[in-house]
Amino acid sequence: YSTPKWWKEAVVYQIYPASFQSQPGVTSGWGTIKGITSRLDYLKSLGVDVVWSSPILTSPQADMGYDIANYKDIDARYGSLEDVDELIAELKKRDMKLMMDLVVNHTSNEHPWFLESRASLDNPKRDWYIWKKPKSVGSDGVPEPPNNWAQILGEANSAWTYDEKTGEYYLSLFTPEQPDLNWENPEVRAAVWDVMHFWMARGACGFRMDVINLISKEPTYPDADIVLDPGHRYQPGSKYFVNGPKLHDYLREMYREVLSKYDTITVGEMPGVSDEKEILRTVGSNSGELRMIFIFDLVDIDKPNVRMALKPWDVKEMKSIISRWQRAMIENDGWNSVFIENHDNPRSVSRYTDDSDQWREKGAKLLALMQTTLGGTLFVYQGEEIGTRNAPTSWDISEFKDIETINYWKKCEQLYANDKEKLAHGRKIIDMKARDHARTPMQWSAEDNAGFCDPGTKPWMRVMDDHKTINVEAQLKADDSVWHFWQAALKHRKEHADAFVYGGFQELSPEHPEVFAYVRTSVRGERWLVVLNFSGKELEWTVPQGIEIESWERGNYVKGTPDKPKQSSVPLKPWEGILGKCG
Ligand code: TEU
Repeated sequence: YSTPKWWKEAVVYQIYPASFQSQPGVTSGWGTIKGITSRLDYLKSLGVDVVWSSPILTSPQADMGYDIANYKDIDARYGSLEDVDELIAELKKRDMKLMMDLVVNHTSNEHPWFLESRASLDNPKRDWYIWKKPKSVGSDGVPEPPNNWAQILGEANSAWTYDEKTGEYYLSLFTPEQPDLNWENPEVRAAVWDVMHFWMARGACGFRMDVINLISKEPTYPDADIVLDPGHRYQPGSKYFVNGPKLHDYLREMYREVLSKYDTITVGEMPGVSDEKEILRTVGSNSGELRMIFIFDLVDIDKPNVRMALKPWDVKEMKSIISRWQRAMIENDGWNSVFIENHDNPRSVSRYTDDSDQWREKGAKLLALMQTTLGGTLFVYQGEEIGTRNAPTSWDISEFKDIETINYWKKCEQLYANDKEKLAHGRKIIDMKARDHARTPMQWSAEDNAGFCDPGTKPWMRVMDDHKTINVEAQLKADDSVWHFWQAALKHRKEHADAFVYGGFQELSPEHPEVFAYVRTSVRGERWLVVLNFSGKELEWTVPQGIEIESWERGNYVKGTPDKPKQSSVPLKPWEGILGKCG
């Protein structure tokens, strides 16, 4: 049983600031910081302790703020530093905290550091980024990139961008607008520590660290040896920059220089790593690196090699991923983050359950019950608490605003111009996986623009038509809504944190193809049974030997105590989830 800490019990709510809440008088159609502040009572009543906002710092918004041009100022679209001070003060009044998004694997290509770096070969900041000579100059006189890595967002181009002025390429793993910083350079690291101190001094409680496991690259920059798409020139080079050779040195230095001086919450975004030992080096209780990371095995369950692709999966696989990480962290004194949504993934109710009008509510509650009974720090993504679903397949492609989707669609059109079937498959991938699904404006009410921005202004991204029926206002009024289910489930989790946050985990019936069942045990020996039917079928779940059900406590079908037999088998309705107490 892990030592209690505030950041373990905290419920973190992720805000995507462009799409959360605008404010009166703002005509840009973007959410604002004042908009966030105006919703703090709402978040408090849901049960939120920590607000994590995706980036709000000065940015040309090539990748929605994940391209930062000034680490110490606020993007004018969102407001000002004073607005953030006010937000932090208002959070504090409510006993809540603000976690910043730290994006330091790369900056914007408009950051002054980069402008200097690209100015000349001998600029003092030249070495702050990763510059390389072209591999060769082709017979057509066109310089070739230093290696064959593909850019991550959309894979349409090289991960290297050529700069005419000095005749060299710079590494830009995500997009050309996001040049990678050179962490080998101690000046760069010192500049990052300085930014972190700046935000801690201003009252932040910690950081979510964007792709923090990509900061150390294999210094020889070899060609990628996987061929994803034989028709394509560029291939994923992740092997050479995911958890690279100096990652742990850098994280320990960060801890020594910054994090150890405060009582922080830190969560490292670490896509592409799934090795237990490697992860425990970062999140083990005495690692001196980070409190926890985002492990992507679950949200990447349908990901072969790149995100914009599809791989078949089933409930058994989903169960085994969750159980694996529950056990790995509990048994080895590491720490989990519990999440199934964020701004880079489709909506969970559409992805893991059934988002039809008939089943959406049950599915959303099922996922809420699951997450609120798993061990670790819980992350809820904006809109998840009302069961927001994916954008409809009827949307024109022009409604999708994310640079990844746009690049990916460009690639599809280039590669599959004459292949209708493949092009349709590309569109299907967008309908199922585009990051845009998580980025539609928050559905506050049934009014035009859903209460997200003034009815007279044009939101930066289309509001979904289903806000007429799926919205916060309606769900606050209805006792049996998804929202109220979340609120009650979060409260229950906190009241029994010793079992649900810190407790032991034992999976039951791991071979069952549809039912996910597990027992959570508290240090005092309390035992809770969770039974989740991940199918649209009625089923009968056989209670394994040794499990004595004392009472059923809650479920997603009835309010209050589910009416179930307590003996050898339990009937389950489609997408039903129930929580019981064991003897
Ligand atoms: O995302 C990292 C990223 O590449 C994700 O798409 C990740 O690969 C995926 O979720 C797991 O397969 C972060 C930010 O969250 C994203 O919005 C940015 O675009 C990206 O970094 C670049 O800063």
